[in-house]
Amino acid sequence: MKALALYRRVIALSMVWTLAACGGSSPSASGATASPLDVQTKTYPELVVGFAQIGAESEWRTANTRSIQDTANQLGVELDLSDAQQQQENQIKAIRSFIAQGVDVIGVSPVVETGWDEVFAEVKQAGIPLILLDRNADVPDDLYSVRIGSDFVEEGRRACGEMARLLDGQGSIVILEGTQGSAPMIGRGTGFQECLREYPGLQVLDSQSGDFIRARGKEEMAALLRTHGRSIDGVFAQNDDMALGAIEAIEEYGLQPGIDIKIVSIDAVRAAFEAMIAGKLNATIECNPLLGPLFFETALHLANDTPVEKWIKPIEGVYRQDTAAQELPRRKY
Ligand code: GYE
Repeated sequence: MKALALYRRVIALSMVWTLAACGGSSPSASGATASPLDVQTKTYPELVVGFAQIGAESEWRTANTRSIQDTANQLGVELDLSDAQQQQENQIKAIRSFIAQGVDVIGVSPVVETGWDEVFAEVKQAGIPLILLDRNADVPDDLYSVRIGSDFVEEGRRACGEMARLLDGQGSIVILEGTQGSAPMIGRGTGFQECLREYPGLQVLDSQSGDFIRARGKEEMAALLRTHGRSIDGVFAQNDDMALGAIEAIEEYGLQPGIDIKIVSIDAVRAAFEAMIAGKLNATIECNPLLGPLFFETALHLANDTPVEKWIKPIEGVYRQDTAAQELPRRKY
């Protein structure tokens, strides 16, 4: 029995380390050897994981879903992936069905921050580890095991820093916000506003929600142009898709995006690099969607009762027009 457990443990750890080496940052490396060898351990092919995805609103989200599915296939993990089509109630239903199935680990990217206490308490009661992947939820710390995802406040600060540089600290900005009540919308807005206080010459003229969707970004930007016209100097789009929509609206209005109106967005998807090369987008702040390897590595640790850090953050950069052509071939999403 002991020999079998030891063998399984070695297989599990060698796979984990391979992933960590490819994926960059790793959860608590010290935790990897923490549990005693005679404890019942699981390997990837034995894991059953349920993941409650938000939907397919953006290129970021599609890349995120692909990363989760591809990693599950590579590792041989049984994955039950549900698509909530942007509805919190669908995510809650999916989580309840994962509990009923008795999966080993549950993952969710909460579409909005609030309203999770009850269902997360049910997951805890069932003794199933819960991973918040990408977006966070506004719940007490004991209601989930770990969050893997970006620092949205820092992304907002970086976006503001880029805007201040592009406008030389002087000008009027409009904001295209993501899904109302979602963690990235709240965090990016907070970070942007916080950093704006250092630039008294910059004002926010108006904000509208484009739901992280390209067509909505275009619609809202067209409406903002009808209202504020040429007094808009800069657009902060809370994701690339909305910035790409805004670019179309600005062109249709007869102005040159990237020149007459500076544009900064977040995600760093390939289409944003193409827009920077074309001179239409000025900068994008990276938010890494390729979280599949970190997600399953962490799931395996949790299924084996190995401690992990409470918040695992991917390493991310800022990209501008001057390096976009050189970077594009290296982009993986
Ligand atoms: O920036 C946006 C997506 O939650 C970080 O959701 C994610 C955001 C991402 O739809 O494009």
